[in-house]
Amino acid sequence: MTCQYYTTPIYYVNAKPHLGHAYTSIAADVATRFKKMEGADTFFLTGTDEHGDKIVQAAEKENTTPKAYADKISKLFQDVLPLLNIENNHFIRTTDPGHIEVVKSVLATIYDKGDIYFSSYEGIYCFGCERFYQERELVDGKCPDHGTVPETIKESNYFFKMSKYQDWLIEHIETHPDFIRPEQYRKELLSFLKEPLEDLCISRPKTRLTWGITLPFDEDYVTYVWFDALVNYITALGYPDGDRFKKFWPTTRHFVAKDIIKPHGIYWPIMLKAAGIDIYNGLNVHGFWNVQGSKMSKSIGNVTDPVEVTGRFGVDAFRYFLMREMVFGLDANFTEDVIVARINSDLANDLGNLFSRVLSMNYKYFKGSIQGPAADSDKDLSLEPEATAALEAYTKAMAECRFHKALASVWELVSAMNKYIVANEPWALAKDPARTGDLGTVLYELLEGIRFVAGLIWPVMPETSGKIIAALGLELPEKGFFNLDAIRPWGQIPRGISLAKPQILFPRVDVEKKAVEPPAAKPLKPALKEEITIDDFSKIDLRAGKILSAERIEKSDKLLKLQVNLGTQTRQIVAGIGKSYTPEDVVGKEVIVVANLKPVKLMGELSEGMVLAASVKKNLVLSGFNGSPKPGCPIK
Ligand code: ME8
Repeated sequence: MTCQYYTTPIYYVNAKPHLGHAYTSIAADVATRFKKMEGADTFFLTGTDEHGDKIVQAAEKENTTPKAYADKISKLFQDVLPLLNIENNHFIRTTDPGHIEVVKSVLATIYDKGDIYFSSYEGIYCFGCERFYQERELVDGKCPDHGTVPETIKESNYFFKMSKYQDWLIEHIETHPDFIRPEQYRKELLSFLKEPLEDLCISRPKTRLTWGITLPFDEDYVTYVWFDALVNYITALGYPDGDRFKKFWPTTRHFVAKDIIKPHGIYWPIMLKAAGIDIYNGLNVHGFWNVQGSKMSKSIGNVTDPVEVTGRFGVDAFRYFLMREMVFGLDANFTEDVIVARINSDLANDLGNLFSRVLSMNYKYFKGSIQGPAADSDKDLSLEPEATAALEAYTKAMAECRFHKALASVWELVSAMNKYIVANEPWALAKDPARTGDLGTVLYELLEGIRFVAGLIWPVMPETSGKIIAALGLELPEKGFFNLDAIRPWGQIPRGISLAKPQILFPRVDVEKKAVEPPAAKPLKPALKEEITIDDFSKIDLRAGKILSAERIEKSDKLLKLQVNLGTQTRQIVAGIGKSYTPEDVVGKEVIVVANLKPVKLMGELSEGMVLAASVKKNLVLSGFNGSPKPGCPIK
């Protein structure tokens, strides 16, 4: 059985997950699922990178310790995975004790070999990147990532002899064309390697930074965060002796974006070589998502929250959009218009309409019963050649991580089927009793084509794939998907069974409806309720409350269970705000509580009151205060 190990970068825990993190993780998830369809044994790793200056600074801003801060943000990264339907095998944290041990042992091996030396160094250092720069790497004298002028610092540190391995690395990249894909990034790295490599400073004195892994050979220093982080990829497999390591390590492909090809394409292979560990198989490098045409940044306010986008458009639509819109390797632009256009045209229109048209016709003409092709059916009516061509093009593109192309191949089949309907006019065949056999053939061919589509979209849209398969009266294998070989044989939908009326796969997104605020001139919607008197109003006991903790209620995507401080008591309130807020979003919020509402049980949980929220289209916005009233104080 073939094996495949895929990893994402381990993300810094200095801010919550955004669109870019979601993209890499979804891409690696899609690639893993595809490998499973090919019958491979897979291992898929993601995690968080928790040491270093960035984390210390972020924790300080929140008046907390680096560990408490890392725990909190790492949990956000873990919680986002099931929401995005990402099925990782393991989640690694660089604060895991097992990881710390492996980093120390790798460092000790390289040190004992003589590839780490102590020296005094003066260089230019970007605190944002946590690394020394060479003059030639700066843009107008500034850090290319942070746009800040690096500071000159002088200190004694440990250095890793990267220069010793430069020729070896160049040769390795030149003789392994697949080592870095796509090609433009391989060229970029080779051209960087034309200049002499400087040795890498791999320590930070504890006088400057303590939040890191202490060097095994000097108590006064911690490990440079990249030297610590990269090792995660072997720790997670149980290096050095674990069976998983032996089985999966030779098959490793790391998914990264272009921002971190140097650590992955230069430091990491050299670290492995120096430590006597086999080099990983390769890197899959993608471009950057910009939002509204600009790099995501807090100051511009365009950092896009994947949970919010998923909440609005659905997880399959979001995954489809990301995989279809970005050409793997190039940058792409995220705007609401582009995602809405993709959903409406590719999903609601092309695929959704095809599915509902075909099942509706089968329902209308044969009461849902599947006729199958007539014995004497015309061979020209077969859709098998188009379906097989799509499967082949899809398989080739997926193997090269060209997700956009793979999906385009599937949509060629969808479009061929839509044209097939127009050309064969089932509605005309239905009017001619002599052609009922042809009608049965046409509808059966279409249902089979839809079965192919459902099988092939599984890595990107697992929920939709399952829905379509079920609607076709087929059973999914226990593992939840079909192997590629199992999709291929034509004619698998059983004849004679009855199919239900189709459901809507993807509702069209009404562009009007996505406005957050209703236009001022329009009348209030929904219409105002009947007038009440002040006496009526005074029956409602409104209080200021503060949310102490929150958690999701299992099996509900809408309900959050809140513990709310009302001054003299803490109330449990079940609130239907789970589609607009995560539990982390609401903890600490001051809210308005209806305190004398009769308690009720919701999904088995007691709810003693209600928090008020504005209903803005499909979103809820929690009520709050312009100030911080004491919990429990009445609201008049
Ligand atoms: O670099 N578009 O962590 P990080 C696409 N901890 N992908 C993006 C993106 C964007 N605009 N922004 C971020 C680190 N990413 C290190 C990694 S690995 C041993 C250590 C994704 O939180 C992309 O995968 O800054 C990028 O490489 C990664 O997040 C950087 O994540």
